[in-house]
Amino acid sequence: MSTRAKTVITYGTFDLFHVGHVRLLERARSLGDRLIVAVSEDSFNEGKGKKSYSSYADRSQLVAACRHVDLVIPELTWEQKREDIIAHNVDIFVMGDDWQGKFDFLNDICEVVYLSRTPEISSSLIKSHLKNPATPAVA
Ligand code: C2G
Repeated sequence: MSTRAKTVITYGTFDLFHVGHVRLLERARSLGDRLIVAVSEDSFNEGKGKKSYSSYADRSQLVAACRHVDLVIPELTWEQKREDIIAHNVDIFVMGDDWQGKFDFLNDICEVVYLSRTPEISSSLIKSHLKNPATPAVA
């Protein structure tokens, strides 16, 4: 009996694409057969209080180039997750565990999985280290 391909989705800004992002995407993809990534569009990103180094166009192109990623869509609102999950027949919703519990409300339409964050690396840490090399280097 053929089982339907399992679709995974995750959301994020993915600024200064780094190994923490890649490890998240790799593990998310390994939970299914296809990974969709919703990349925060510039205006939504500012709404999150983030000033990204790269534009949505560049951030989404970098994520799309990652071999673990099958499709990139724009993240424009906080509320679009439910319709994305339905529209793309998503089986598993994944986020890093800095979001632990925040998206459990989606568990009526898909599995919700939080994966551990990669320690000691983040876009903000990279920026501060480049600004002031005296700050602790990323591991
Ligand atoms: N991440 C990680 N390890 C890091 C840094 C980030 O696993 N060292 C994960 C985050 O937990 C998140 C994803 O990588 O799942 C993207 O991180 P961000 O670009 O910081 O995304 P965020 O601002 O958390 O956006 O609607 C949800 C939001 O768009 C999430």
